[in-house]
Amino acid sequence: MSNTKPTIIGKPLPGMPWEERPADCQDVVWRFSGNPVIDWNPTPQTSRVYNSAPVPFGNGFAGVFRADHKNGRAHLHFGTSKDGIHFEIEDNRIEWVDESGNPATPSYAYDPRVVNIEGTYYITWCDDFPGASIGMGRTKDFKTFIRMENPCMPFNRNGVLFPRKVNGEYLLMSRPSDSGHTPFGDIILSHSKDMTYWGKHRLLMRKGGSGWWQGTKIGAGPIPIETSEGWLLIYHGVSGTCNGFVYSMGAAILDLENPAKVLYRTRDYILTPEKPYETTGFVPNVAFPCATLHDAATGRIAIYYGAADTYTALAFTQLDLLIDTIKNNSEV
Ligand code: BMA
Repeated sequence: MSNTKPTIIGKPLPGMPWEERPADCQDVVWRFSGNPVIDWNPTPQTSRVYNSAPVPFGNGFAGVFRADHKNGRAHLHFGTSKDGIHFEIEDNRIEWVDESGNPATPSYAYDPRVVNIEGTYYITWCDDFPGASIGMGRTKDFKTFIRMENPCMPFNRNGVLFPRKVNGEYLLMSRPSDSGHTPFGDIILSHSKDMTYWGKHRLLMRKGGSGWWQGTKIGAGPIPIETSEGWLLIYHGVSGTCNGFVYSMGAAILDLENPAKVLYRTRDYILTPEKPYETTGFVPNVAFPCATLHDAATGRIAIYYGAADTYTALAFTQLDLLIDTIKNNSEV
Protein backbone atom coordinates (compact mmCIF):
# COMPACT_ATOMS: atom_id res chain seq x y z
CA MET A 1 0.00 0.00 0.00
CA SER A 2 1.26 3.48 -0.83
CA ASN A 3 2.26 5.77 2.02
CA THR A 4 0.68 8.80 0.38
CA LYS A 5 -2.63 9.76 1.89
CA PRO A 6 -5.42 9.30 -0.67
CA THR A 7 -7.15 12.49 -1.79
CA ILE A 8 -10.41 13.41 -3.45
CA ILE A 9 -9.85 15.09 -6.80
CA GLY A 10 -12.38 17.91 -6.79
CA LYS A 11 -13.52 21.00 -4.97
CA PRO A 12 -13.64 21.83 -1.28
CA LEU A 13 -17.14 21.76 0.22
CA PRO A 14 -16.76 23.25 3.71
CA GLY A 15 -20.54 23.60 4.24
CA MET A 16 -21.33 19.90 3.80
CA PRO A 17 -22.94 18.01 6.69
CA TRP A 18 -20.47 16.21 8.93
CA GLU A 19 -20.18 14.36 12.21
CA GLU A 20 -17.01 12.70 13.51
CA ARG A 21 -17.08 8.94 14.04
CA PRO A 22 -18.29 8.24 17.59
CA ALA A 23 -15.48 7.08 19.88
CA ASP A 24 -17.16 3.70 20.48
CA CYS A 25 -17.80 2.99 16.77
CA GLN A 26 -15.50 0.73 14.73
CA ASP A 27 -17.49 0.95 11.50
CA VAL A 28 -16.02 2.39 8.30
CA VAL A 29 -19.36 4.11 7.62
CA TRP A 30 -21.18 5.67 10.57
CA ARG A 31 -24.74 6.98 10.66
CA PHE A 32 -25.82 10.57 11.33
CA SER A 33 -27.10 10.88 14.91
CA GLY A 34 -30.13 12.85 13.67
CA ASN A 35 -31.34 10.16 11.22
CA PRO A 36 -33.64 10.03 9.42
CA VAL A 37 -33.29 13.43 7.77
CA ILE A 38 -36.61 13.11 5.91
CA ASP A 39 -39.50 11.43 7.72
CA TRP A 40 -42.91 10.07 6.63
CA ASN A 41 -45.35 12.45 4.85
CA PRO A 42 -42.89 15.29 4.18
CA THR A 43 -45.36 17.25 1.98
CA PRO A 44 -49.16 17.20 1.62
CA GLN A 45 -49.14 15.10 -1.58
CA THR A 46 -46.28 12.76 -0.71
CA SER A 47 -46.00 9.92 1.76
CA ARG A 48 -42.31 8.95 1.48
CA VAL A 49 -39.18 10.66 0.13
CA TYR A 50 -36.13 8.37 -0.17
CA ASN A 51 -33.51 7.11 -2.70
CA SER A 52 -32.71 10.73 -3.52
CA ALA A 53 -29.88 12.90 -4.80
CA PRO A 54 -28.75 16.21 -3.26
CA VAL A 55 -25.88 18.14 -4.92
CA PRO A 56 -24.04 21.38 -4.08
CA PHE A 57 -25.96 24.33 -5.58
CA GLY A 58 -25.61 28.06 -5.00
CA ASN A 59 -24.72 28.74 -1.37
CA GLY A 60 -26.21 25.46 -0.22
CA PHE A 61 -27.69 22.33 -1.75
CA ALA A 62 -30.41 21.38 -4.17
CA GLY A 63 -31.48 18.02 -5.43
CA VAL A 64 -33.87 15.68 -7.13
CA PHE A 65 -35.88 13.55 -4.76
CA ARG A 66 -37.88 10.39 -5.23
CA ALA A 67 -41.30 11.04 -3.76
CA ASP A 68 -44.00 8.39 -3.54
CA HIS A 69 -47.38 10.11 -3.79
CA LYS A 70 -50.39 9.07 -1.79
CA ASN A 71 -51.72 7.18 -4.84
CA GLY A 72 -48.58 5.00 -4.56
CA ARG A 73 -46.90 6.37 -7.72
CA ALA A 74 -43.29 7.55 -7.59
CA HIS A 75 -42.32 10.92 -9.08
CA LEU A 76 -39.28 13.19 -9.04
CA HIS A 77 -39.46 16.35 -6.95
CA PHE A 78 -37.11 19.29 -6.60
CA GLY A 79 -35.82 20.20 -3.15
CA THR A 80 -33.34 22.52 -1.47
CA SER A 81 -31.37 22.66 1.74
CA LYS A 82 -29.09 25.20 3.39
CA ASP A 83 -27.17 22.61 5.42
CA GLY A 84 -27.70 19.26 3.69
CA ILE A 85 -29.70 18.05 6.69
CA HIS A 86 -32.96 20.02 6.69
CA PHE A 87 -34.73 19.82 3.34
CA GLU A 88 -37.56 21.76 1.72
CA ILE A 89 -39.20 19.43 -0.78
CA GLU A 90 -41.62 20.91 -3.32
CA ASP A 91 -45.09 19.42 -3.10
CA ASN A 92 -45.55 19.18 -6.89
CA ARG A 93 -43.50 16.89 -9.09
CA ILE A 94 -40.93 18.16 -11.59
CA GLU A 95 -42.52 18.81 -14.99
CA TRP A 96 -40.25 17.92 -17.92
CA VAL A 97 -40.16 19.24 -21.47
CA ASP A 98 -38.52 17.70 -24.52
CA GLU A 99 -35.86 19.46 -26.61
CA SER A 100 -38.67 21.34 -28.45
CA GLY A 101 -40.35 22.51 -25.25
CA ASN A 102 -43.27 20.05 -25.39
CA PRO A 103 -44.45 18.37 -22.17
CA ALA A 104 -42.46 15.19 -21.49
CA THR A 105 -43.11 14.23 -17.86
CA PRO A 106 -42.84 10.46 -17.31
CA SER A 107 -45.83 8.58 -15.89
CA TYR A 108 -43.61 7.46 -13.03
CA ALA A 109 -39.97 8.05 -12.11
CA TYR A 110 -37.77 6.88 -9.26
CA ASP A 111 -34.26 6.48 -7.84
CA PRO A 112 -32.69 9.67 -9.31
CA ARG A 113 -28.98 10.42 -9.51
CA VAL A 114 -27.69 13.93 -10.29
CA VAL A 115 -24.27 14.99 -11.56
CA ASN A 116 -22.80 18.34 -12.54
CA ILE A 117 -20.79 17.92 -15.73
CA GLU A 118 -19.22 21.17 -16.93
CA GLY A 119 -21.99 23.35 -15.46
CA THR A 120 -24.99 21.27 -16.55
CA TYR A 121 -26.80 19.01 -14.08
CA TYR A 122 -27.60 15.64 -15.67
CA ILE A 123 -30.28 13.55 -14.02
CA THR A 124 -30.83 9.83 -14.49
CA TRP A 125 -33.69 7.85 -13.00
CA CYS A 126 -35.79 4.74 -13.49
CA ASP A 127 -38.39 5.55 -16.13
CA ASP A 128 -41.43 3.98 -17.82
CA PHE A 129 -40.16 3.27 -21.36
CA PRO A 130 -42.64 1.27 -21.24
CA GLY A 131 -41.46 -0.84 -18.40
CA ALA A 132 -38.51 -0.01 -16.21
CA SER A 133 -35.62 1.55 -18.05
CA ILE A 134 -33.30 4.50 -17.55
CA GLY A 135 -34.54 8.05 -18.08
CA MET A 136 -32.11 10.89 -18.66
CA GLY A 137 -32.46 14.66 -18.64
CA ARG A 138 -30.67 17.86 -17.81
CA THR A 139 -31.10 21.25 -16.22
CA LYS A 140 -28.89 24.24 -15.64
CA ASP A 141 -31.03 26.02 -13.05
CA PHE A 142 -33.39 23.39 -11.56
CA LYS A 143 -36.26 25.38 -13.08
CA THR A 144 -36.37 24.07 -16.66
CA PHE A 145 -35.89 20.31 -16.90
CA ILE A 146 -35.21 18.93 -20.39
CA ARG A 147 -35.77 15.25 -21.23
CA MET A 148 -33.06 13.61 -23.29
CA GLU A 149 -33.12 10.29 -25.14
CA ASN A 150 -33.42 7.16 -23.01
CA PRO A 151 -29.89 5.74 -23.07
CA CYS A 152 -30.81 2.06 -22.71
CA MET A 153 -33.49 -0.33 -23.93
CA PRO A 154 -35.93 -1.76 -21.37
CA PHE A 155 -35.50 -3.32 -18.92
CA ASN A 156 -32.79 -1.55 -17.02
CA ARG A 157 -32.31 0.32 -13.74
CA ASN A 158 -29.70 2.17 -11.70
CA GLY A 159 -28.29 4.44 -14.41
CA VAL A 160 -25.31 6.33 -12.95
CA LEU A 161 -23.12 8.74 -14.94
CA PHE A 162 -19.46 9.47 -14.26
CA PRO A 163 -18.75 13.13 -13.33
CA ARG A 164 -16.50 13.76 -16.34
CA LYS A 165 -15.56 12.31 -19.69
CA VAL A 166 -12.83 9.68 -19.59
CA ASN A 167 -10.70 9.40 -22.74
CA GLY A 168 -13.15 11.70 -24.56
CA GLU A 169 -16.29 9.71 -23.74
CA TYR A 170 -19.14 9.97 -21.24
CA LEU A 171 -19.60 6.88 -19.11
CA LEU A 172 -22.82 5.36 -17.80
CA MET A 173 -23.24 2.44 -15.43
CA SER A 174 -26.50 0.51 -15.56
CA ARG A 175 -28.02 -2.74 -14.37
CA PRO A 176 -30.02 -4.68 -17.00
CA SER A 177 -33.06 -6.13 -15.27
CA ASP A 178 -36.54 -7.54 -15.81
CA SER A 179 -39.94 -5.85 -15.60
CA GLY A 180 -40.47 -6.88 -11.98
CA HIS A 181 -38.36 -7.10 -8.88
CA THR A 182 -35.49 -8.79 -10.76
CA PRO A 183 -33.76 -11.69 -8.98
CA PHE A 184 -30.46 -11.11 -10.87
CA GLY A 185 -28.23 -8.30 -12.02
CA ASP A 186 -24.69 -7.13 -12.75
CA ILE A 187 -23.29 -3.64 -13.42
CA ILE A 188 -22.58 -2.77 -17.06
CA LEU A 189 -20.44 0.20 -18.21
CA SER A 190 -21.41 1.97 -21.47
CA HIS A 191 -19.67 4.71 -23.45
CA SER A 192 -20.96 7.69 -25.45
CA LYS A 193 -19.43 10.64 -27.29
CA ASP A 194 -22.66 12.68 -27.27
CA MET A 195 -24.94 11.40 -24.45
CA THR A 196 -27.37 10.16 -27.15
CA TYR A 197 -25.79 7.05 -28.66
CA TRP A 198 -24.42 4.61 -26.10
CA GLY A 199 -22.23 1.61 -26.94
CA LYS A 200 -19.04 -0.28 -26.12
CA HIS A 201 -20.92 -2.03 -23.32
CA ARG A 202 -18.57 -3.69 -20.85
CA LEU A 203 -19.27 -5.96 -17.90
CA LEU A 204 -18.01 -3.95 -14.92
CA MET A 205 -18.91 -5.99 -11.84
CA ARG A 206 -20.81 -9.21 -11.27
CA LYS A 207 -23.00 -10.01 -8.33
CA GLY A 208 -21.76 -12.52 -5.80
CA GLY A 209 -18.30 -13.61 -4.84
CA SER A 210 -18.09 -14.88 -1.31
CA GLY A 211 -20.19 -11.94 -0.15
CA TRP A 212 -23.69 -13.39 0.25
CA TRP A 213 -24.97 -9.89 0.97
CA GLN A 214 -24.43 -9.12 -2.75
CA GLY A 215 -25.32 -12.59 -4.04
CA THR A 216 -28.64 -11.78 -5.79
CA LYS A 217 -27.84 -8.54 -7.62
CA ILE A 218 -25.79 -5.36 -7.43
CA GLY A 219 -26.33 -1.81 -8.73
CA ALA A 220 -24.30 1.38 -8.88
CA GLY A 221 -25.16 3.89 -6.14
CA PRO A 222 -23.97 7.51 -6.02
CA ILE A 223 -21.98 9.23 -8.79
CA PRO A 224 -18.45 7.79 -8.52
CA ILE A 225 -15.92 10.00 -6.72
CA GLU A 226 -12.62 10.76 -8.45
CA THR A 227 -9.72 10.09 -6.08
CA SER A 228 -5.95 9.72 -6.29
CA GLU A 229 -6.48 5.93 -5.91
CA GLY A 230 -9.05 5.59 -8.70
CA TRP A 231 -12.82 6.04 -9.02
CA LEU A 232 -14.51 5.33 -5.71
CA LEU A 233 -17.80 3.56 -6.39
CA ILE A 234 -20.32 3.00 -3.61
CA TYR A 235 -22.94 0.49 -4.71
CA HIS A 236 -25.81 -1.58 -3.38
CA GLY A 237 -25.73 -5.33 -3.03
CA VAL A 238 -28.83 -7.46 -2.55
CA SER A 239 -29.35 -10.82 -0.93
CA GLY A 240 -32.52 -12.88 -1.05
CA THR A 241 -33.91 -14.13 2.26
CA CYS A 242 -37.03 -16.06 3.29
CA ASN A 243 -38.48 -12.64 4.04
CA GLY A 244 -37.54 -10.84 0.81
CA PHE A 245 -34.57 -8.86 -0.46
CA VAL A 246 -32.06 -7.13 1.83
CA TYR A 247 -30.19 -4.10 0.41
CA SER A 248 -26.72 -3.30 1.80
CA MET A 249 -23.87 -1.03 0.68
CA GLY A 250 -20.47 -2.00 -0.66
CA ALA A 251 -17.64 -0.09 -2.31
CA ALA A 252 -15.08 -0.58 -5.07
CA ILE A 253 -12.15 1.26 -6.63
CA LEU A 254 -12.03 1.45 -10.43
CA ASP A 255 -8.98 2.33 -12.51
CA LEU A 256 -8.94 6.08 -13.25
CA GLU A 257 -8.01 5.80 -16.94
CA ASN A 258 -9.79 2.52 -17.63
CA PRO A 259 -12.83 2.46 -15.31
CA ALA A 260 -13.95 -0.89 -16.73
CA LYS A 261 -11.12 -2.35 -14.62
CA VAL A 262 -12.08 -3.04 -10.98
CA LEU A 263 -8.95 -2.71 -8.82
CA TYR A 264 -10.51 -3.50 -5.42
CA ARG A 265 -13.96 -4.39 -4.14
CA THR A 266 -15.22 -4.97 -0.62
CA ARG A 267 -15.88 -8.59 0.29
CA ASP A 268 -17.98 -7.47 3.27
CA TYR A 269 -20.70 -4.84 3.25
CA ILE A 270 -19.85 -1.37 4.58
CA LEU A 271 -23.39 -0.73 5.85
CA THR A 272 -26.36 -3.07 6.19
CA PRO A 273 -29.86 -2.40 7.60
CA GLU A 274 -29.65 -2.43 11.41
CA LYS A 275 -31.43 0.64 12.73
CA PRO A 276 -35.23 0.71 13.13
CA TYR A 277 -35.59 3.25 10.29
CA GLU A 278 -33.74 0.79 8.00
CA THR A 279 -35.38 -2.45 9.14
CA THR A 280 -38.94 -1.14 9.52
CA GLY A 281 -40.97 0.85 7.03
CA PHE A 282 -42.74 0.48 3.69
CA VAL A 283 -40.15 -2.09 2.51
CA PRO A 284 -38.08 -3.40 5.45
CA ASN A 285 -34.31 -3.96 5.30
CA VAL A 286 -33.30 -1.53 2.58
CA ALA A 287 -30.28 0.80 2.61
CA PHE A 288 -30.11 2.26 -0.91
CA PRO A 289 -27.37 4.90 -1.53
CA CYS A 290 -28.01 7.43 -4.33
CA ALA A 291 -25.74 10.42 -3.66
CA THR A 292 -22.69 11.70 -1.81
CA LEU A 293 -21.39 15.12 -0.87
CA HIS A 294 -17.63 15.25 -0.44
CA ASP A 295 -14.97 17.74 0.53
CA ALA A 296 -11.65 17.54 -1.34
CA ALA A 297 -9.94 19.58 1.41
CA THR A 298 -10.61 17.05 4.19
CA GLY A 299 -11.62 13.79 2.48
CA ARG A 300 -14.99 13.86 4.25
CA ILE A 301 -17.81 11.98 2.50
CA ALA A 302 -21.52 12.17 3.35
CA ILE A 303 -23.65 9.38 1.88
CA TYR A 304 -27.40 9.90 1.32
CA TYR A 305 -29.37 6.69 1.27
CA GLY A 306 -32.97 5.64 1.20
CA ALA A 307 -33.93 3.65 4.30
CA ALA A 308 -36.71 1.04 4.14
CA ASP A 309 -38.20 2.74 1.04
CA THR A 310 -39.55 5.29 3.54
CA TYR A 311 -36.91 7.67 4.87
CA THR A 312 -33.92 9.64 3.64
CA ALA A 313 -30.92 8.94 5.87
CA LEU A 314 -27.35 10.18 6.05
CA ALA A 315 -24.09 8.41 6.89
CA PHE A 316 -20.47 9.50 6.91
CA THR A 317 -17.06 8.12 6.08
CA GLN A 318 -13.56 9.49 5.61
CA LEU A 319 -11.77 8.84 2.31
CA ASP A 320 -8.54 7.38 3.74
CA LEU A 321 -10.43 5.07 6.09
CA LEU A 322 -12.74 3.84 3.34
CA ILE A 323 -9.90 3.31 0.85
CA ASP A 324 -7.91 1.34 3.46
CA THR A 325 -10.97 -0.78 4.27
CA ILE A 326 -11.67 -1.55 0.62
CA LYS A 327 -8.05 -2.48 -0.10
CA ASN A 328 -7.61 -4.57 3.03
CA ASN A 329 -10.86 -6.50 2.55
CA SER A 330 -10.87 -6.77 -1.21
CA GLU A 331 -12.14 -9.63 -3.30
CA VAL A 332 -12.38 -8.76 -7.01
C1 BMA B 1 -35.58 -1.68 -6.18
C2 BMA B 1 -36.01 -0.26 -6.51
C3 BMA B 1 -35.70 0.67 -5.36
C4 BMA B 1 -36.12 0.12 -4.03
C5 BMA B 1 -35.67 -1.32 -3.86
C6 BMA B 1 -36.16 -1.96 -2.58
O1 BMA B 1 -36.00 -2.57 -7.16
O2 BMA B 1 -37.39 -0.26 -6.75
O3 BMA B 1 -36.38 1.88 -5.57
O4 BMA B 1 -35.53 0.88 -3.00
O5 BMA B 1 -36.12 -2.08 -4.95
O6 BMA B 1 -37.56 -2.02 -2.55
